[in-house]
Amino acid sequence: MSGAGAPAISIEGGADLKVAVVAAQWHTQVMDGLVGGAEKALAEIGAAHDLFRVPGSFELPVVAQALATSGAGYDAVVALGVVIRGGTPHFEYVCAAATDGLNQVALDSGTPIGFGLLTCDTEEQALDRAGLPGSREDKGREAVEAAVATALVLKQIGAAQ
Ligand code: DLZ
Repeated sequence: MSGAGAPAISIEGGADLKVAVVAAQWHTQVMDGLVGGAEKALAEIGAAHDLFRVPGSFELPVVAQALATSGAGYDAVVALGVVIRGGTPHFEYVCAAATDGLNQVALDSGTPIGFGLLTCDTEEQALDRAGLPGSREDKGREAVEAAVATALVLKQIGAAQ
């Protein structure tokens, strides 16, 4: 997938929302960029937010589920992680488990999950998407904007949990 074609997303009204960010810890430099981009976007939107850390991307769905169903009033959850391909099929299993798990949490809970999981062949590809100085893309920010915009749509149609 290319980043070309990304829309300008409306997040007007997002200041009233409460957002949980759950972030993995593998690949520290990339994760620092993703978390930084997400927190900067949330500060600009003005949304209240809390940050939770899990060991790896495989652990993102179970904590996303706990946050979405916690009763703490989160309007959206943003999941951040990076998985880098190695020489074994492990990459495919971790990516599929995290992706399918996060999608299942969103559908089961009705809470939007911002999908900020990078699945890359190399660390260079991940750094280029991490919102760091010199990166071409900022996937932490994009995941926040998508989650907030989706939460606003759910509120608009009266379907927010
Ligand atoms: C084990 C593993 C490997 C090999 N690579 C990554 C990675 O690139 N990114 C990531 O977020 N996590 C990785 N992990 C850890 C798994 O996600 C998980 O934390 C462990 O298998 C323990 O459940």
